Amino acid sequence: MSEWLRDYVCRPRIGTRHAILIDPADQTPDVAAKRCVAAVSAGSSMILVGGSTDTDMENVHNTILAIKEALELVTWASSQDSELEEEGWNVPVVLFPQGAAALSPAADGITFMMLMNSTTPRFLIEEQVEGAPYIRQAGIVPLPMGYVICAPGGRAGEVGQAKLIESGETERVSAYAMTAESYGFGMFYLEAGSGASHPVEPDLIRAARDSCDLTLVVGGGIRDGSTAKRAAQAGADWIITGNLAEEFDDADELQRVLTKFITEMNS
Ligand code: 1GP
Repeated sequence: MSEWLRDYVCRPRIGTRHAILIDPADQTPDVAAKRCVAAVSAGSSMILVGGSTDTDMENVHNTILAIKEALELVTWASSQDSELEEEGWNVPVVLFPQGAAALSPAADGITFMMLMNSTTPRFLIEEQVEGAPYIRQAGIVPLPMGYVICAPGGRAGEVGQAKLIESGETERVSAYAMTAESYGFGMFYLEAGSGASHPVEPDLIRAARDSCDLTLVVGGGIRDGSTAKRAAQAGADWIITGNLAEEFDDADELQRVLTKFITEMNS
């Protein structure tokens, strides 16, 4: 699993991929599972599970179990039906945790991250040290990632006590990208905060892209395909959306919206 997952997430591809972020504090496991099936049907390539507040071992684990069960059912159904592509359903479920207290052994992997512009040792190294033995024992594949929060930052910025990257701070973001690469991380995530009033600026994404060869992930405040396209053109390998899916309770409608989003992102 570990080689497959690292290759799947980090090997450069043509085009930008979409991942849906599920916050277990905002939806029941059943609703989360339906949204994930709709997202994967629309072409999403990864499912991240996590949130900045109110996630714990129980809601994270129950959510991941429900998602995996739903995806396994669809995979099985597709293997019985020659019209459906089985391969497309093989989408990893990866923890995107707020800390060591919100993990699940059912996850395929974990973004094992350093909140690089945090001002507290808690998110720079302490949560990681606390969680590492559990992650190792549970066999969850760590995906080493530098995580940097840009303005406006939202709850993630507040909880993480981040010294935000402000508009136009391209040299600073470059230095973080170089630092992440020097640490040997495979991924670099530029976060504007969930529900951000504006997403990470293309100039900041471009500065990170030009400063490292890491898999570049961008999220926060991205609500439509044209915004995703600007981030993709600036160099993002992955676009993450969370709130967007939470606006839809109807799975068919969500699938239509995400299909349009993903098509436009790579148009
Ligand atoms: C959070 O960037 C993600 O880490 C998602 O943000 O909820 O605004 O899509 P949104």
